[in-house]
Amino acid sequence: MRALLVLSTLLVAAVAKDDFVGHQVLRVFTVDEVQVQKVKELEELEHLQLDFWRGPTQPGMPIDIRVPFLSLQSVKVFLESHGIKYFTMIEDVQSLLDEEEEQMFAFQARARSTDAFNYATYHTLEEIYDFMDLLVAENPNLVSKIQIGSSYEGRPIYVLKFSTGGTNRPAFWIDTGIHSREWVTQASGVWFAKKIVEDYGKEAGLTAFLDKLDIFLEIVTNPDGFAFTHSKNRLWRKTRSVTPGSSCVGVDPNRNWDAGFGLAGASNSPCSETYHGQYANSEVEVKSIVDFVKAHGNIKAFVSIHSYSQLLLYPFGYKTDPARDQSELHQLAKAAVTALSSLYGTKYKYGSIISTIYRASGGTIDWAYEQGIKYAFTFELRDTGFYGFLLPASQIVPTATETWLALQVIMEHTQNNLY
Ligand code: 0X9
Ligand code: ZN
Repeated sequence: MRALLVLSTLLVAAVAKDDFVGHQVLRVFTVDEVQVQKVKELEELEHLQLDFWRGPTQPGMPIDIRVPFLSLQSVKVFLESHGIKYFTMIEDVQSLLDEEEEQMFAFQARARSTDAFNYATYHTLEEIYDFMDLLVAENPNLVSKIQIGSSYEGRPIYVLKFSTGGTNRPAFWIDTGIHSREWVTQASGVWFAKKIVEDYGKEAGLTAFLDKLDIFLEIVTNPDGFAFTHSKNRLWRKTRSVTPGSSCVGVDPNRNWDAGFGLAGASNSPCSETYHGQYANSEVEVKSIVDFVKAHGNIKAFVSIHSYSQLLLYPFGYKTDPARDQSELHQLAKAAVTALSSLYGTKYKYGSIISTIYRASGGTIDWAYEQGIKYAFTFELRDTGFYGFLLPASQIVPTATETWLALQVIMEHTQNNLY
């Protein structure tokens, strides 16, 4: 009887979602390098199970840390004892998750067309995959679905292709959701897909664009991680691959590319959220894109979409050297964020990854740029930390709509400057 009870308790724990009751997100402000180092010491203390939503960089740049209930006291005492200022950004992570889930389940009806699809709520992997099939079925002359690989756990990895004909036309790549918990990005990807089919033939800019170039859109770039954010841990970021000799799962797919791979700006530890993996392209989710992009050979722009922080960034992340096209990329980023802000006044910062956020090696767009794809950008969408990764669904459509304005600027520039 006792054994049965223990077994069933274990079983429930294995199936139930991780809960975040009493977890807080603290926003930490450092004033000098000594304090930054102190926060880095915290990062090393694995037993505290801290999740850095925004890591320590330079003094003055806010650091956001999700702290489990049981670590709260030690973390607060540590910060206070070193005179480091902080405030509680999210009081109780679980209550935001409960609201999000309630919102999602209020709209359960399965859409029979992309017009009936609810763009203003978050969706599961299955719902997004169904959406892609509907979109292809409704627009067979414009949209097709390509399977570029299978994830570590065997899920298909799909890219939508928007094309009005031609052979191997110059192309514009967009990916969303490489970090699975950044839910506003996959949701924006879905919205972009619908926007493209709606505007083609109606809106002059997009129509002219698609008459010359193709668009590739990978909405769920990390399908295993995304499925896991729904089934088990809403805050899962990495892939779900197993590292031999470690009990920790997953590689950071934005540290796994062959651009400064393994240099400073990534972690050697499989338990870290920025673990780079055993070797470049070890993650099939990364390798599938690498193979696809190389085989295509005519991709002119590469935009990789993350959240959060409201940034538009260009290479490099792994070194301080300016990109050869830095001034053009900088001007273009400026024009793009200006367009983005014009709708709701959302403010974006822009610049190279390393100068704007932090050193990050093995990143997507550094690889794309080093492949010769000049227009390589990465977005960090809303917000600046009020909700962080848990952006309310009511902000999906506004976020996607404003982001589309920035994308249009980059698209038009690419179209006018084909190389
Ligand atoms: O650390 C990262 O991978 C990015 N921030 S996130 O919160 N989305 O994880 C920043 C790295 C810069 N590179 C790209 N955004 N591609
Ligand atoms: Zn990310």
